Amino acid sequence: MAVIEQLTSQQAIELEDKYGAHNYHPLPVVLSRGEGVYVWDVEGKKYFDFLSAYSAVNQGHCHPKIVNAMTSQAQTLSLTSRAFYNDMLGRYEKFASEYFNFDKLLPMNTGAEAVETALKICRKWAYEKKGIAENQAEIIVCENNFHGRTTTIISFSNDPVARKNFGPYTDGFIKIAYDNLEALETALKNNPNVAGFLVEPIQGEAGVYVPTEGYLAKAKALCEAYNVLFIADEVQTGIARTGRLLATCGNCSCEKKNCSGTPDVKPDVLILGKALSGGAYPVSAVLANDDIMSVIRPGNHGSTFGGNPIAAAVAMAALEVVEDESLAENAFQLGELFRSELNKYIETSKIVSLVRGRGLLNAIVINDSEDSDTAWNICMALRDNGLLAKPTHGNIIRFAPPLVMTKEQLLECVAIITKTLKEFE
Ligand code: IF1
Repeated sequence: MAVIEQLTSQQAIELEDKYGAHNYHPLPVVLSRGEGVYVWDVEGKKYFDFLSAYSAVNQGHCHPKIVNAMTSQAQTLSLTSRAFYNDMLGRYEKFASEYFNFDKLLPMNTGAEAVETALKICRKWAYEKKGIAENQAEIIVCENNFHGRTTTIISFSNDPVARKNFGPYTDGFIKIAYDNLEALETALKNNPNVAGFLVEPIQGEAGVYVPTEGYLAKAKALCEAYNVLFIADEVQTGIARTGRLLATCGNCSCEKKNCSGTPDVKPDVLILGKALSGGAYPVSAVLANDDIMSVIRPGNHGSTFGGNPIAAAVAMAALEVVEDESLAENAFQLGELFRSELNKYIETSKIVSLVRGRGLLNAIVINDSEDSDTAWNICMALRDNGLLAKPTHGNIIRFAPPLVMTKEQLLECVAIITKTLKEFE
């Protein structure tokens, strides 16, 4: 049995460099422990986590309720496959379907798998319910989208790094400008074969682009008018991240406790992942009502681990934490404070042009060319000052701490961020 010897950061980095595929370019910090809003590196240095594993750790690192649910289930029954029933899946499907106010849930593991699942459901609905001729269904997507990294998903990406040399690509997608209702209506009215519109309520990877007020509601109305499914990818924006239970909840004041279940924009198909498990375990899901989900029949779709007992236990605990600790309300209040405090600094800043976001999904835009390394260097300095964040594209830095952060901790982080930015003025 190999003894897990204590590694230095350099040793850990060298191991990954030698034995791991080079499919990432991480910030040079080697983490070995997480608790709440904090992470520690192997040398024991403590950091505020301002990325939350890209909004998977909304409930904070190693939340005791979630960890206990996972370890307890892991010691009882971890995996049955779907060849047999188990006593956890139905409970979870009921819990989550009612939590998000849908008839049914299809359980998967990663966000990309859930997106692929939603695309398959949309196409099958198009042929069997809308009556589109077989293999003619088209799905509208947005420029600068990020929905994962499978071959079909990168087929409709316009990021050359994600797409080049992975062809041939999957057909059946129409790209339009994000936050552009005219472009959406044009695509809808000129093509009777459109089956669905897949959209991120906020484009996270593109740089935390928040659409114009009312865009999502009007887009949903256009989809209804043309009998097209409105598919919301809330893998990153969901689970209280944007100050609401879902970003498609828009201005609902619901904090889940009194949710009337009628959010501003109720998607026909809802895609969840990441914080659905609080970052403890890969859990994703697609939710829809019976008129849509009924197109899926035995043998159409599935996965070995999809909906396994541990995933079920972890997801129920993670969703209970969101409600019990009022994380949506906390994200809303702290997000307002974060943007207000940063805007005070931006008034006199030479290097930051703006801050944007909803709830605790925010980003700053650095006054520099997209291909400059200023944003990267700022993140390296933030690391030295005890806060971890990473640029999304070129000159944009995303800030997304766990939603369990306190006001005092947030103000401490604002001080670290502004102090660091001033070093680059
Ligand atoms: C990485 C980006 C963020 C997502 C949305 C589906 C998925 C994601 C809206 C797929 C995943 C992750 C992937 C992760 C980094 C992170 C990311 F930078 F890649 F683009 F958050 F913006 N829909 N996003 O954001 O979910 O299959 O990863 O579980 O690839 O390093 P997944």
